[in-house]
Amino acid sequence: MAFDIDVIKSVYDRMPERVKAARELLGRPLTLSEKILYNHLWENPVSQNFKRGADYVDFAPDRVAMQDATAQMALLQFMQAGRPQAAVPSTVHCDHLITAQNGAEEDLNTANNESKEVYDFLASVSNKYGIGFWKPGAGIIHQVVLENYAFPGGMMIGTDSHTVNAGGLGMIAIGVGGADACDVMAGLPWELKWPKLIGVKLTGKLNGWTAPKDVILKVAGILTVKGGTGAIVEYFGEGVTSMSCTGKGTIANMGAEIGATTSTFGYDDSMERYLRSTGRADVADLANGIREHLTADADVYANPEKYFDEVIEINLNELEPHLNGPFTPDLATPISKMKEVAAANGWPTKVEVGLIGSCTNSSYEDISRAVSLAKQVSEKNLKTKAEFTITPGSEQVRYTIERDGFLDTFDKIGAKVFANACGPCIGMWNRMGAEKQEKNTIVHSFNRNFAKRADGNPNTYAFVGSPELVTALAIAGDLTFNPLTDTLTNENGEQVKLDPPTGDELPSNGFAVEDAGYQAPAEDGSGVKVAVDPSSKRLQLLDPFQAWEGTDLKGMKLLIKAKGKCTTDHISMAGPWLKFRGHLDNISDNMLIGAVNFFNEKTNEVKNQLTGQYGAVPHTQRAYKAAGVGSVVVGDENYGEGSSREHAAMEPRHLGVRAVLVKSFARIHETNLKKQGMLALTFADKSDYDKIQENDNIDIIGLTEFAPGKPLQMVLHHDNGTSETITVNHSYNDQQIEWFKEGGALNIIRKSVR
Ligand code: MIC
Ligand code: SF4
Repeated sequence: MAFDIDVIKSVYDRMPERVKAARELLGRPLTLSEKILYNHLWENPVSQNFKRGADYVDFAPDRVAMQDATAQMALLQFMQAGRPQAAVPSTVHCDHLITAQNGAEEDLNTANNESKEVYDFLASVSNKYGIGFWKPGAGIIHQVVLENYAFPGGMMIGTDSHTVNAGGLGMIAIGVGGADACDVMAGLPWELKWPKLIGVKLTGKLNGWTAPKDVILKVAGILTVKGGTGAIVEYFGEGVTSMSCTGKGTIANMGAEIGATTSTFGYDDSMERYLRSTGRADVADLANGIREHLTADADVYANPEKYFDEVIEINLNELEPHLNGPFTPDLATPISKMKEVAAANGWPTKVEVGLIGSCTNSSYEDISRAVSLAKQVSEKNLKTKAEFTITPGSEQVRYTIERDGFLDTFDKIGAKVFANACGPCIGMWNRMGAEKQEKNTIVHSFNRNFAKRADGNPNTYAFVGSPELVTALAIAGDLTFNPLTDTLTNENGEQVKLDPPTGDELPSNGFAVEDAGYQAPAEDGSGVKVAVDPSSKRLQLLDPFQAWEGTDLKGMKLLIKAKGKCTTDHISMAGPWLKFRGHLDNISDNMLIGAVNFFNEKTNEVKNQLTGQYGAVPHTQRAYKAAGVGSVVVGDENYGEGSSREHAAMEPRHLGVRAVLVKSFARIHETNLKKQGMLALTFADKSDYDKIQENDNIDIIGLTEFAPGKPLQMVLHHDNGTSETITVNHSYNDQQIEWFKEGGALNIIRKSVR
């Protein structure tokens, strides 16, 4: 039986009536996204036709998922909410803190020792508050959720940007910061701006070398890293129904890379098959009972331009395998063009390592298709040129692929199997020689490839591709190898071609697992003690942030004007810093160390205006804090792209930054800043970015009349004695203004507990 089947049943019981009411209210057929959103409104009956991209709306998500690197902060906040239990079914997954180095078993043991304090903390908080706990080694949050918790038509939030993976099973699943998760677990509504809708119609059918990954790599190329901001992407068409459920998961997962709020798919046979094969026939039966409500109304997919804000059509018959990168996931190159493009850009073409797996591409189908290529190495007397690694997404998949002999086949090509965890995808990869910072190329089936992300080396060129293509390129050892047309020279000196990959959507003998790694919480957790050692380097209880002083902010210093891409990896790096995710003061030492200073083009070197000296960003900011001087961070487009980690907002807050002013924000990061009581502002005129000078003293005027839709003024006092006033916009609603005034959303929850 599925977990929390009662919750699923109640969602389905109320769905027909609420969908009908919404359809009548809007007076037109509904998309799937709208059906799910209207069925999860906090207030019912439905009374308002919400304006896309404008109205803030309260929702009641069905569940919450958290991974260990973000759960620490989410739960430290939740512990202050005074609730005996989480208000909705919630889970914690230990996946981000395991370093990949010597192979699964040894690496897992090391993590269990190194992170014992954090695991014990997460396990005891989970036990106390009725939260399901998935132990280290159980798998990556999004695979475990897909296998156990996701259900068509449901709504969940998760403290990880790739929570959207569950869209593959027809959910509206959205990545958030820990403070949002804390609200929902505390029984409060969850707020989201009513999203815009992008429709993607897939015609034709995947074939040969092309995989679901190529769909999203292509979409990322079309929409770019910010094209999906504020939108739900709904996929439909014959190309969708002929694709596996886990393939849909891959597409939904990487929707995070275009900034989409989430992506989703209508319920179909592939989802039913997946539910049944993962032990959830009960969910499949329930879903079959309301099938018509779990997809869009017929006219929507027949005439999509009438219902979506934007429609994209991709013909899968013509889609080529793609490689996206380096350094950004939207730089899409079809494999047939790689030779030319790599030469023109000077990208190193020798592939050093191929890495498959991760939360987005480690399904049974993915691995079986990759194995069909690995088998050809011995059959065709080839030799694998690059190193090759596999990170399975869950123990259930790992156990099953071992049983079915796949791991043996990989072993024969010299592959290393890492623990069921994030590992190399998030810099938890002790790659030999990375410290030499040599220019080199890797290919992987993960989803992000920002600078330094995998191995900490800024000169590693990482390209994202399907597991099939990654395997082929690892065999060839060459980025420009096009398996559709090119041949390889085998050990006998003959020219051989790789046959296109083949595989099984689901294991024909069913999934199996001995210990999935789940630990249920205590029925009554009131007696469970949660201890945090005050001298701990890894965990620190949170002190409330100070409330707003009630005046305009004057005499602040410019901390940094960041140039170009500034993702959450640049603001709060992962990898070696993940160990401090539960200790705000310690992790603040990584604040903005990856951001490029506009004035000297260097990272982690900014001017301290009090002394005139250049120094590290966190160090400089600590000096401003000690002197009681506020500061401002300035950024470019899509600032805060990538992760949901709220540390990227809490660190500046903790160290005394007062405002972040940028050309545009990524959705989750903007909300995280607001939640923590920061000012998240945008240039009314983007070219005003050029007016910000290194020695500026800055005032923000208009805060005493801070109101929705009313811009603020910023006065830039330049060091030549002149000053300029620029207009800055914000998107705060009344409630969010309260968060700012109180010093953060948590202070409001704290007050209501007292
Ligand atoms: C990522 O893929 O960047 C992460 C690591 O999973 C993050 C979460 C985190 O920073 O802890 C994400 O995607 O939200
Ligand atoms: Fe983990 Fe990478 Fe997936 Fe993030 S994207 S959850 S780091 S596997």
